[in-house]
Amino acid sequence: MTRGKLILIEGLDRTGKSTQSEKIVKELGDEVVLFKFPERSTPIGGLINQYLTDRSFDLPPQSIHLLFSANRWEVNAKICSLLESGKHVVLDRYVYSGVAYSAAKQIPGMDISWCLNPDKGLVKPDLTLFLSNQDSSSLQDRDGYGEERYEKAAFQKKVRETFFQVFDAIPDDNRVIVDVTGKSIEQVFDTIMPLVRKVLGNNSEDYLYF
Ligand code: DGP
Ligand code: NA
Ligand code: NA
Repeated sequence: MTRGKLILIEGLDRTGKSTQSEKIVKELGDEVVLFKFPERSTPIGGLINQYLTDRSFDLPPQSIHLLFSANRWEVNAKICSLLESGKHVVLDRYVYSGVAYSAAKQIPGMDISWCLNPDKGLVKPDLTLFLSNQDSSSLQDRDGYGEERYEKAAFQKKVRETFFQVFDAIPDDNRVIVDVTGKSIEQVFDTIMPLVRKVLGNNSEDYLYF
């Protein structure tokens, strides 16, 4: 049996990642399983959720970084066994968010290489779609924006810059940057779905790893 493919939807907050991930899964039906990171329902995910939503619950940046990574490792075996069984897996955020959001804090010693280290060995996607918007001022217009810890325009700007530094530092031939500026949900979906179908159709058996 051919292994399933791993598809990652990445991007800044509120670029439509979750909407597009859900649309892909709806389009492809039960040959696909969706995971969202952080996965807040696990024990470690509960701590992450508290950190994001409760300003009085603070952690050193190194500690929360390692928790986000540990959260991906919590789900890794499940993802790998689904891929082995031939199911495709769609991820809403993953390693690139992990490195970019932490490195963007610009804490001495927490450079991109340090941030990537605990994620080394996680299975690497067969396709990464990075949803990118030119202008993050639209962010504030969306319902509920600003409620969580990282949802500040100045920090989002840093994260955006850091994502591109991360892309320079982590070579990946299977990564595509999709400009969603001014595009409707349907326009973005029509851009990415053919890329997804192309990857699902190839029969590579070897896994890639970070
Ligand atoms: P979301 O549930 O997709 O809105 O993500 C919650 C927030 O956490 C969002 O601002 C992005 C950030 N985030 C996601 N993954 C990571 C990670 O691995 N490390 C860090 N530091 N932040 C992350
Ligand atoms: Na968010
Ligand atoms: Na989301």
